[in-house]
Amino acid sequence: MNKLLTSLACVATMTMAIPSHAVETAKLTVNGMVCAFCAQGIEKRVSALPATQAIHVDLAGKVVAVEARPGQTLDLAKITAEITEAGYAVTKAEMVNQSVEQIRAEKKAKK
Ligand SMILES: [Cu+2]
Repeated sequence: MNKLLTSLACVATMTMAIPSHAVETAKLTVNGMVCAFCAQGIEKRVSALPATQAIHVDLAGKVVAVEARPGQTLDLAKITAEITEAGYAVTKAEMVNQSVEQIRAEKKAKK
């Protein structure tokens, strides 16, 4: 019985522990991007933000994914503002637990 309790406690600790290398990525749905220049413009603006580590723009999927530098926090409102100022409409903005690389790979797998 004691053994069982110990292993249960162990599982609980593992599940609740937050990995120190957790990725923080902002995933935004953006309307109005029609060509590679749109994507480039957004990339340039968002890359200029201090917390941006990596960015991925998926024209067809209308997705802009921004990964934070380790230990830094992304400002979702600021990213949204940058994209809006560039002339595009952000219809959805959320934080996801995926790296930009994972989002990129996911998109490839869908093709
Ligand atoms: Cu364009």
